[in-house]
Amino acid sequence: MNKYPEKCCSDNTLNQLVGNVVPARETKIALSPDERLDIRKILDGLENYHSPRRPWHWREESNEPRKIGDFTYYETSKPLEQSVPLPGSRGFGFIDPQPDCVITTEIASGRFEDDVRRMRMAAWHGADHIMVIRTAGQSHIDSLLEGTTQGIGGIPVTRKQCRATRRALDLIEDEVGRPINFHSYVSGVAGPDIAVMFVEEGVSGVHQDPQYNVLYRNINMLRSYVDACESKAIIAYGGQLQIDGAHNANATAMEAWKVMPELMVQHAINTIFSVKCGIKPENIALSSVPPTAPPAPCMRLDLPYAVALRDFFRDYKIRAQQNTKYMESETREATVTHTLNMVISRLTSADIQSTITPDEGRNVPWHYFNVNACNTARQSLAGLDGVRQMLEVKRDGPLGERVREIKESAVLFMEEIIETGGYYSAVEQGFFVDSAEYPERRGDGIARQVDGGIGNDSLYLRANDYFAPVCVHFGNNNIPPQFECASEAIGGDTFQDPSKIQFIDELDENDNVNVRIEEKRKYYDHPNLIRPEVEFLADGVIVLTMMLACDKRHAEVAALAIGEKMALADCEVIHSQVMHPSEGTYIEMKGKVGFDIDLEKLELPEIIETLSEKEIRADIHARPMTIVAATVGEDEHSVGLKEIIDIKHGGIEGFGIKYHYLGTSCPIDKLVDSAIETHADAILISTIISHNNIHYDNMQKLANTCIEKGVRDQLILIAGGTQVVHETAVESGMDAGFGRGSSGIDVASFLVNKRREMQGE
Ligand code: Z97
Repeated sequence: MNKYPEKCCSDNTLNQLVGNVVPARETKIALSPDERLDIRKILDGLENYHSPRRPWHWREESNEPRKIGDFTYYETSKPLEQSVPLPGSRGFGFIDPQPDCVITTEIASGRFEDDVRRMRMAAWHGADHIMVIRTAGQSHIDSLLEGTTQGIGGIPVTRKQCRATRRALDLIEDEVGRPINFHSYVSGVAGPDIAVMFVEEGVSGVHQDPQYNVLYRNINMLRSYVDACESKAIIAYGGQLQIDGAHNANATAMEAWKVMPELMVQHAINTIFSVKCGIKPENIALSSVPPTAPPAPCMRLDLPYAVALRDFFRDYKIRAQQNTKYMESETREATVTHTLNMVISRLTSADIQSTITPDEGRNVPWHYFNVNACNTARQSLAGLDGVRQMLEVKRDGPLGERVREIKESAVLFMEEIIETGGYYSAVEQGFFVDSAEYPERRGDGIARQVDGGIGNDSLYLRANDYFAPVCVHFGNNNIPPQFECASEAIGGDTFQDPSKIQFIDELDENDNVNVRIEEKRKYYDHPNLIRPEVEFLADGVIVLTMMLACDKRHAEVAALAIGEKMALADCEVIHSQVMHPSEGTYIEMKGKVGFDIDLEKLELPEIIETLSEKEIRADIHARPMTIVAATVGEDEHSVGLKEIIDIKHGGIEGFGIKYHYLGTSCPIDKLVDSAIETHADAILISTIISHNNIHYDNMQKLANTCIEKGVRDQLILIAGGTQVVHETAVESGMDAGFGRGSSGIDVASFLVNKRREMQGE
């Protein structure tokens, strides 16, 4: 196949031209971690914003062991400058190892102005590949869409949406300190137009697979493949990463584990076709989806498939994604499957780990699910770091046999396509997405006719003197002799001179971002006004979880009645799970509140900084600490206090703090004397009984006794108990009070901090 007309300018010339017009990174609207991203700043002057061509970016510095905190990692990449570490990192000095593979999150709430905020949250949790899902059926729209109308099940992908998103991502990547790949779809009858727009607007990754058009969107085969040539030539120039569409067969087939040979054939067709169109193998990724999920014995089925893929497609990249087919509304279940998938990803070195998880299963694309799914990936991949130094995929035995079977079937499948007269005939005969396992066929595959489908009869042979004045173009282009390259005829095309790009603003006066901003103006103007949200800014949605002691059918309706009594609007049960047919049902329900909270009117409790476990231990190790502890008054409830001091449940003993436990109902005098005798640093008292404020009286008594004995300024006094409020404890002479929900680390951290403060540090 003829890639470019020979005479046309080389990539280098194009790069130089583009290099001349790329503006410097903007600093005027840099993000601050303390402020929400204001979409109005992103839209301001958008018509003149141009993000440079954005080839795909892999994570950096990933082939070297790296010391992070106390550990050496073998499969990490350059750390982020700003991020939210995993909650469990508290035990390890708040480290945030970034896996070596790219992490994908799929974001498309329907409103791009809300998507960009969610993208920022995801980036802070380790996502560097942001896929924007298109609104239902954009493949069927035969031109570019303009403006920023609201979408359903995704967003309308338009130039304005792309440019605004890229501009926001340019700021977000500066904030987190790692380039972010922005991704969407080059499919449908406007595929090539979209491909051009994506290069112009700085998109770095795309799905492009003509088989998707043919099988799932019923677009004419010939049209799809001709369009794909053009699209792929543009993708090649853009240096974008291309992901194929084979995962769709997995999600569509009735028994997905039976279509493994076919999936390999689909990967092979798009892969070789793409190479022939000029895309470099390292920019071609296979969209790999494990064919099963538990309770199927998934490792036995999915691992050989992943290994077979790696064997066949060594020169290409693997994008691993969870199979949406088996996702129900339970987030826990989806998370377990996702985690098992990641064992396979690590064992077969997936290059990109996708994290769609529960959103697609229950079609509730919410901010925190994106973040949760990124965290599942970050957590699992960090946990599996270096596992291949200890475990090896055992080739002899059942795995090797299965791998060989899958590969052989795939080769036979491909040979049969050739015998049948080629790809088009095979599709006509329903070879693809047949639910039987090859070589069997059930006859329920998706069959398309070569002269059928959308866009049939829309192909025209290029005339002998055909000339397109653009440098990135597939096939014949008769450049007139007076021009050095094709685009010289027009003084440079839009890739060379982005000022030629036609930016069309809103076309629909009722459905556009300006109208939506106006509706939400109060929240944009006053960021102190907060209404809960899960999808759109201040949409009012909250989720309740409840356990109802009845069967599922009643529970679902009872939950709605509960929501009504709580004055929630638009209640909907989003997940229900039988605990026992009659004993109980667990329910998750969403509903809307109709009020705002003014942050400026809230009384905020004092910030108590908690040190990391590591820092506390180091401090205690350097300067040992002793405390005395007891329950006081006539209080025999010692369990809470023991939880705080004993090593067993994360008590302060675990940080190296020595304690003298004086038992229950201990007289205050005895406690203070013991503290003096043992040279203790602190006294911990615990009280559960609180009638007549006896617990605060005891605190007062403790403080006074210490003053009388002249030791108040040498001792840290702490009171704990379910009814203790910090502020009142301090008013009663304590240094701190720890109420319900406090744990050992909170007390240990306070002790270390307070001792530092007392010693003037
Ligand atoms: C994924 N979770 O990440 P429209 N081309 C291909 C596709 O797979 C898709 C489109 C185009 C999935 C993404 C489903 N995939 C979600 C190869 C969509 C979208 O919806 O027909 O406009 O095109 O792979």
